[in-house]
Amino acid sequence: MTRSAPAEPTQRQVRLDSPFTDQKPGTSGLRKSSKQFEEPHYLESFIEAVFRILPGVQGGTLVLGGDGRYGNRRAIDVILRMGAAHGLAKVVVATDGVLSTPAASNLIRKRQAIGGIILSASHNPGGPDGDFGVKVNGANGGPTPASFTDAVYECTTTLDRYSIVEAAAIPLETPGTHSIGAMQVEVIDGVEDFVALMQQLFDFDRISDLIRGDFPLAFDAMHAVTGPYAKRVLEGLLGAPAGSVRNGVPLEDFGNGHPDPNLTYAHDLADLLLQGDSYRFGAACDGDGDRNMILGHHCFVNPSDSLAVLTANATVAPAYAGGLSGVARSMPTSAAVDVVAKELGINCYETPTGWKFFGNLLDAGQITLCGEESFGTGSNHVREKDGLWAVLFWLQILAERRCSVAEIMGQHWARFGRHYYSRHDYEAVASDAAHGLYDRLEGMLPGLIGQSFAGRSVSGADNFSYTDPIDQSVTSGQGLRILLDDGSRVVVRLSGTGTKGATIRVYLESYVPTSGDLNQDPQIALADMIQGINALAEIQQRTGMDTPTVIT
Ligand code: VG1
Ligand code: CO
Repeated sequence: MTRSAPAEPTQRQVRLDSPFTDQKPGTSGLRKSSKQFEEPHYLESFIEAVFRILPGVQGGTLVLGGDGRYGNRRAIDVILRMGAAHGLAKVVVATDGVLSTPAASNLIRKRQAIGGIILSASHNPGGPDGDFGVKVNGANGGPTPASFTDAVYECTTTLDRYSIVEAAAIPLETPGTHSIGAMQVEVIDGVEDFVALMQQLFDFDRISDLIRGDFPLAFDAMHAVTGPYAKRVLEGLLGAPAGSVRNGVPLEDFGNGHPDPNLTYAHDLADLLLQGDSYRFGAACDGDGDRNMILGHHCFVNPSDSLAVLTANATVAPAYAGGLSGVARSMPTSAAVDVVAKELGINCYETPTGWKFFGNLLDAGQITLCGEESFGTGSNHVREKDGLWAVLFWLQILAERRCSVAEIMGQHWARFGRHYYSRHDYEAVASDAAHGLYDRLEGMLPGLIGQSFAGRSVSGADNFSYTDPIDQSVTSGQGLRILLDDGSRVVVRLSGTGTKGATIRVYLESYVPTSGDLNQDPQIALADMIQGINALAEIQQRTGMDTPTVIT
């Protein structure tokens, strides 16, 4: 532990010539290019608004860290000095400023902080030419709701000054306690508390027994934040051979990659598992450690199915041995988990896209597990999705059932039927073209009901709207749904996390009961619906793209 002498900070009020007009957070925080964040006062403007709106800043404790991308260190320095200017009593920072999103959520809860600031653009590329982002979490450890982010945005649009103190940068290399004026800065190991939490939730001895047997596994940290966590858990505590964790050192530019754990961007890992024969289990996490992709030998687990499998097998993990209070999924996530919930006799909620919508249900004890089709799964242990937690949960199930991932999937479908599912992303489409496509399709929805689509009949068509069952807040405009009479559906959304042009997401889902063909290629099983929506929405003509950028 090191202790540096208290600095004598000079308080400064910095005037803005004009406020920024584009600081509206999207699905998950304020995400912009690194270049934009390097514009003078840009970061400071947003942080000033956060400190003005967040309850309890005066005398409160804040958790601070990020995924280690380019800009992380500078942002931490600015936020510490602005926090001191706004009267925070304490900031808990991870060493090197590197803290995964789920670990941050855990720390906020454990330290009874007023909230946390997580510096991440998640799965977006990093570096000087990549993206940067700021997420603000509340006292429950979860993403702040729209009422908060709207208020922050409003504040930025009229902001004329911000407060900051002048102080030397705090060394973050080793744990220790420092101060900036009256504000204490506690630098801690960002991995320790998280690992301790995982040890409470899962039976490490049992998982270790599996891994130390004939169970070669590959975990790809994608040069992002989960490297140090995965090394300590998988290689350190569970006994996986050194080298099982690949790309395990967080890099500022993620090795020039796209830290998004899907079949396109994690193709090296996907090839190892889907083509090769050396590994029985593979997993990857994203930039900030909240997403997960699960692979078995020659088997890709669709994230919607993953949530259903975790739900069906939850009691094998000590933390969930007593059963689940309920589950939830985001609207575009397939209904695979709904079928399991029905059999278990528990509630299943359908929320808009984005983890912030699970917070109230988790806080109220209405749900234990929740997830999204976008490789996000989590539980009531924190208030964020949690990549490594999902990996450990799968390992716990495999340790219990002692079969392959493919066998787990096959048995699951044989019991519950299969929701064929795919998401087609068209990334970086010209904004006008994307909005034109979306608005046109929305206008067509009322007229579609009763019409035929992909050999079925349209039974419903709307723009999804959600009333929160806990606080009754209403969130509308959450995605266009075309519901078909056999339970199949197509959903079209515009992404709220991209920074270049617009990204169109098309979600396709069709259910086959246990008596049907459970072993098709999803792209073939869904081919008629894919053709149907491509033609109806004029996707190719309007985007100028022959095929999606990413197919999941
Ligand atoms: C995407 C996903 C959404 C997820 C969000 C944040 O949002 O679709 O399910 O919650 O990213 O994940 P959008 O608006 O681009 O579809 V993360 O790992 O970037 O915090
Ligand atoms: Co993420």
